[in-house]
Amino acid sequence: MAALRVLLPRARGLVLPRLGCAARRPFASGAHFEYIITEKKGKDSNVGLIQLNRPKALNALCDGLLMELNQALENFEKDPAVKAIVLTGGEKAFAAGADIKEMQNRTFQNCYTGQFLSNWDKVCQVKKPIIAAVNGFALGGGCELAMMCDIIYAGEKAQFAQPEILLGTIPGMGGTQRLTRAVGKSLAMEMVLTGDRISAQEAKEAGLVSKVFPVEKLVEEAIHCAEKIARNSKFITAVAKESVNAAFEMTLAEGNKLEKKLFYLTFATEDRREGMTAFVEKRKANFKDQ
Ligand code: CO8
Repeated sequence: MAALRVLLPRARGLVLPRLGCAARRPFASGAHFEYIITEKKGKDSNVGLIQLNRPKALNALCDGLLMELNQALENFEKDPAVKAIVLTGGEKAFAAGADIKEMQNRTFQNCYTGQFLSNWDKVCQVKKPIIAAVNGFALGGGCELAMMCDIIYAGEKAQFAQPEILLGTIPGMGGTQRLTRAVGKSLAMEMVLTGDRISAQEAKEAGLVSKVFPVEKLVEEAIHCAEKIARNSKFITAVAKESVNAAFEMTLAEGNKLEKKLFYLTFATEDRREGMTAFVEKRKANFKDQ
């Protein structure tokens, strides 16, 4: 892929990961990302694509990769031209989990006091929609990372699992929680207690992924979906995303109450007026994100 590598203008002075990936280098000002590739895609270049790119370790999620991923998300979140984001990996692996070699010698004390994993949930804080395009392995933290995204598309050969039990540990970034909400207790429990993998098709049947595509079509289809989202009002899209996500945090009554308030809120926007006026005037809406 002829990728446009994005600079890290704000990375000067970042602290090196203490248990870093193979090459422990700071993000010197002007340096390229080392573990990810980013570019803008789509006809209007309004889709931010982030590709995890640590193929020798099957995109194992080392500290350095996560710092770069967070930086890339922040860059796309701030970029007004970008309206949706696609997160993908390689054909063999989306991500084979947290970096086991980095974790191997950790202790309870340094996990606890060092706030291990405390910066892992940046994906959940992004207001723009994120589509995970999963080819190959999405294991452990890789499956958890995909589940932090808003939509999961899978390639036909994708495999999902929470194999932490085989390493003598358990999922640490939502695997027991988001997976259970996505696929129900029985399958989640089976996956978490056995470490068994499920195929893309099984993941679709269970509701973990929304669509399955041929491997080589996956990213293109994810970008296509992101472009469709990008045609709508950016502001209203963020409100809709917030409302759906509230379903994971609230009771039905609380969620419905929030939804109603957010629905009312859309009537304070120009885009709501434009959308309905365009329908009445039988023309395409021209949203201004206001
Ligand atoms: N960490 C570090 N290195 C890895 C990882 C990993 N998770 N997975 C693969 N690698 C490395 C291998 O060590 C190997 O490197 P090397 O050539 O230097 O030995 C290279 O990637 C290729 O791997 P394999 O030779 O094993 O490739 P195979 O095709 O034979 O097997 C598998 C592929 C099945 C994916 C196998 O590599 C595997 O089982 N990997 C581990 C999967 C796993 O257990 N993942 C869960 C990790 S624990 C976790 O994610 C906890 C999450 C806690 C929260 C994290 C926040 C999101």
